[in-house]
Amino acid sequence: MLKFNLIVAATEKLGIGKNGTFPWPSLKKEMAHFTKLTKGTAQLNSKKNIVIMGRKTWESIPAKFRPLPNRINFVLSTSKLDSEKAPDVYGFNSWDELYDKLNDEKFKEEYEQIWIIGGGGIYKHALKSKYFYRLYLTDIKQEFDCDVFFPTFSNLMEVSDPEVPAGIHEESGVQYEFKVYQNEL
Ligand code: FOL
Repeated sequence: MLKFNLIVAATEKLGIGKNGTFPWPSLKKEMAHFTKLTKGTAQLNSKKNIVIMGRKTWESIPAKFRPLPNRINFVLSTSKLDSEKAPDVYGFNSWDELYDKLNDEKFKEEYEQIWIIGGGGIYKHALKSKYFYRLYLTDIKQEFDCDVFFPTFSNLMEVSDPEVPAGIHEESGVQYEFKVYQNEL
């Protein structure tokens, strides 16, 4: 059975983006947390983790970090992707196509975890999917003007993960806390 891990940073009102970028100033340690979790320990067994994103999230990643290194990049887009020939980048026109690849017996041996990294529409699909397992939410404790939001959720229980540090963090004058939720179903 596939397991989707969602990772997101969001304000209290669940704002996640503004004009194709982050609503908040650059948060380096928060981004380091994203990188650490999404890379995981898969490299140790010669496997990689998969990051699944929509086209706008793909375009929001700075060119020098794209494709996200040491991870298999899955991009959902209804048009053809610019860098589909690049290694570790797969473009899909639909979730059905993407699921076929995830379920391919040969390809299954190449990956470990699956991380859903946005944006709004992609999170919405993943949250209601039977494969949804955990939500790694960075709770940004300040409001910023946002034009994209994470979907509201319920029926999740807060859990702890030894990879995720507890307590309030602060950088660039912004406070945040790492939270982990699990699908109770
Ligand atoms: N989840 C969390 N917790 N924080 C985020 O910033 C975040 N961002 C996205 C999805 N989930 C998130 C989507 N946006 C990069 C840029 C944008 C982005 C995700 C990743 C990126 O460039 N990552 C590089 C590191 C860049 C750096 O070190 O500055 C990477 O290798 O992960």
